[in-house]
Amino acid sequence: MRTETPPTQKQAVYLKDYTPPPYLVEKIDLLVKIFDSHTEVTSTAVYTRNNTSNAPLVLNGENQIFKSVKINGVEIPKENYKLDENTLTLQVTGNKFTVEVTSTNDPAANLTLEGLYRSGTTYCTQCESEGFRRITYFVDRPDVMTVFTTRIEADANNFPVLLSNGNPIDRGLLPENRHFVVWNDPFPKPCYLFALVAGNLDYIQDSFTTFTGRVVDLRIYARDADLPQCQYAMESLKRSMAWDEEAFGREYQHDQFSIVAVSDFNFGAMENTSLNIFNTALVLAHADTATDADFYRVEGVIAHEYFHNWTGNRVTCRDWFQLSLKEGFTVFRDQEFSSDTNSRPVQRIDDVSFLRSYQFPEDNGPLAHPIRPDNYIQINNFYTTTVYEKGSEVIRMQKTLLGAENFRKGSDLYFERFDGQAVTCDDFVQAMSDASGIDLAQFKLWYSQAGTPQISAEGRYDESSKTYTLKLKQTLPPTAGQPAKKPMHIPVAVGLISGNGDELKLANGKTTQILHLKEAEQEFTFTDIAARPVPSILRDFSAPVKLTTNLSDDDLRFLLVHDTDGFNRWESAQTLGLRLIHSMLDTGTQSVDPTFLRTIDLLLDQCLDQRSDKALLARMLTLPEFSVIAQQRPVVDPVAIHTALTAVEQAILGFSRDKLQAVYDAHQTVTTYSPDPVSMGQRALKAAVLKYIASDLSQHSINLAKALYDSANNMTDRIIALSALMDTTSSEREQVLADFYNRFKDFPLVIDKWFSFQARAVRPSAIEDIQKLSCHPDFTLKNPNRARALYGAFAMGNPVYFHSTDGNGYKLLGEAVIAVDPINPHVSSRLLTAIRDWKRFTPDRQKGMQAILEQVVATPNVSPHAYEIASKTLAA
Ligand code: B3K
Ligand code: ZN
Repeated sequence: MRTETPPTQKQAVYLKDYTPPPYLVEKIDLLVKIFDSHTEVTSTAVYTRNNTSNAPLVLNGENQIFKSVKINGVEIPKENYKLDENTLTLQVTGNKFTVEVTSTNDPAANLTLEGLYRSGTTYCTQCESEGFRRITYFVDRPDVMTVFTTRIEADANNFPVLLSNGNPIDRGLLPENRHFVVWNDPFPKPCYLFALVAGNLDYIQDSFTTFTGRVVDLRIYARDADLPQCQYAMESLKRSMAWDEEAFGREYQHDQFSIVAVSDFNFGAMENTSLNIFNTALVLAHADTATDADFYRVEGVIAHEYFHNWTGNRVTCRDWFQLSLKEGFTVFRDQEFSSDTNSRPVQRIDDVSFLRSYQFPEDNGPLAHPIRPDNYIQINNFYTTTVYEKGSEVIRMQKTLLGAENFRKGSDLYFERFDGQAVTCDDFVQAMSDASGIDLAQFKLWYSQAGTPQISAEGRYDESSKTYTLKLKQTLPPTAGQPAKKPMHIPVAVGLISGNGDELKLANGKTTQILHLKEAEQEFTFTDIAARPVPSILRDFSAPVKLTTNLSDDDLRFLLVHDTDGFNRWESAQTLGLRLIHSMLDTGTQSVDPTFLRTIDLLLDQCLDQRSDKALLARMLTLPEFSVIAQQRPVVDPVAIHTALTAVEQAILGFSRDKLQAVYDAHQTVTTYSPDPVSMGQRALKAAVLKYIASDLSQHSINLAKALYDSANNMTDRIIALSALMDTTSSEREQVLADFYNRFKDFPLVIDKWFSFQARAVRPSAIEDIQKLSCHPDFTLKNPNRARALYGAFAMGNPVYFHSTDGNGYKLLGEAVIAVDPINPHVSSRLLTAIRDWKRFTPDRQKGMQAILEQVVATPNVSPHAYEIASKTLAA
């Protein structure tokens, strides 16, 4: 019988309902036979009873054609098992038995890209979170771990490469020009880490020698044409392996580590044991086709997936509520790797900018959830910036509270204690606490309370007692399902700077001290302070909070020059920018405070100093993000924000025209491209100043951008030029777009950029442009990268036209969501989050967004993914 796509399941699952699995699995043997029309899978698993109950054995299975089931080799007749669209239920006796299930599936028709599917001519898998149940009938939950042996059979010409986890233990030829390879992974793992690849792929090869002298064979598999773009990923992998040994004492255990790049993938990459599968967008990097940001991301994600080998794979999650156990920790690890490999303050600024732009609004909106959620309808909706990026901040705070040495002891203990097990976030915190002797009981509220704490800091200098007192207050706003909150344990890193710019030594003998804010309101007094200092609060962004202070603009300008904390120097510039823009929006004025213009002008002077940190200056010169400004408005009017931002940009251009040009000229010389931090910083600065120069859309800026494009020897420069032309209606814009398309039409990832840039253009024809692009022969909703390149870029990156008051932007998104949902619900649900914050906008816009949400909820057979997002968004 054929089991069709399951009906929408809209029931929530709760953390409090967790119970241990009634059956465990000793080992599983998979036989996967790939044919042109279908794939046949036989799984033979040895189950053992895990408790005394007589519960039936319930196997998960979806979207397959069930053929047969045998227990201990005996076929079970139909009347003795129960099969529905999601499960196969078997009555079993004894403490140990073997279950053999045969089913077939159709990878070519599997457009959800979950389970076994086809990307081009390559067969590949994606099992996290619940994709394995689309391959065979099994207990699909992360606390059931077993040893996998996988035999793959396929046509020898079309599928010369057959891969799975672990080590190849056998291979050979079969009749009819077929062949097979058998893989064995001796380390027990949950089925979400299973992977299989079959295809006609080529690879580059290298090796890494671990600190105990074991040689690991490293390979990156890709389409033949893509191989020249894989070298950077290989270098990144080797750097990651070395760093994990050094920073966390973690050695790689298998003989091989392979990465496979595929074009059709729902997210960035997947950490399957010893066989990572990647979206090409996170592997391919070459000067001609990838920007600095792409190179940076490739290295970060290669590292992230590799680091999962310990944080996620060897120590895995008990259940999906514990997702942050592996994701938060692994993001923390990749951020630290990037800090050590590049610039620590710049990495911190970029990470915090991302957190503020994407996680803060999530935490403040209808979908707010703690880093360990307590219920979900569709677990795929919880791969969020809260679980990932806030999760990383929660790990970082533990490091801050424990200190580096104790934190390392804690992580060593965690790995030692839990290697080979499926555990919880509580287990992690316990290891940290046990290793350090530090009480983290109150700190654990970070795992269960949603929302971003707001901290206000008020400093007071007392001349007579020579003391400086900082009064800190914390509040945590209510979020969906959590009306009242308890005070959190928040590490606040503080330094004091004297009037002449010197850092003061504090009671701990250092220039930075960690204040433990644990009450709703607390005072901290610093003694022996000779004169009124300027405090540098929340250094290095020591906690993911929203801070307001009673610092004056003069104090901020002082910190911008004198603070030794790179993050807070940037933060001071941001705060000045935010104060300016909010005052313009509040008063409806377009005139810009000249003091701000002088501050920017001074920064431009520093840019001309050869020794200055260009990457940091580029960021200090960049105005606050649209999303960060929007979060602080009582009612969001995107046009007003855009108008204010443009007014500031143009005022800066008017005030510092010659200097901007001088900085641009000093950094536009064409040299051989290299993705090192210094050159990246120079290009980032060039981009930052060209943005100001191009803010008036003048012919001069158009000529400058066109010349940059024509002389570019790398993708970063081309993109800087393209950005400066995008909002114009010039003929140069069209020439460059046409040249770009023709030059790169065989590089899908570059064509994604071509779509995105046009989707983000702030021009009156925006909606029409998007409609035209959606009919372009290269456009398809079936490829997630392409679908997001157009609709994601428009909805998230073009606030002015997406939120146009006639509602046409929303309609475009609504149509796309409803069209893509039956193809791939991962894409539809993600796109929907673009209207998550609908209630914060002007009333006319609210109506437009509400209509789309209601339409999605009412769509027959809407996916549980899209349903969960739309219904929760409407309910809040
Ligand atoms: N663990 C995967 C993400 C899986 C997403 C499933 N919906 C990649 C990562 O975080 O490393
Ligand atoms: Zn991850």
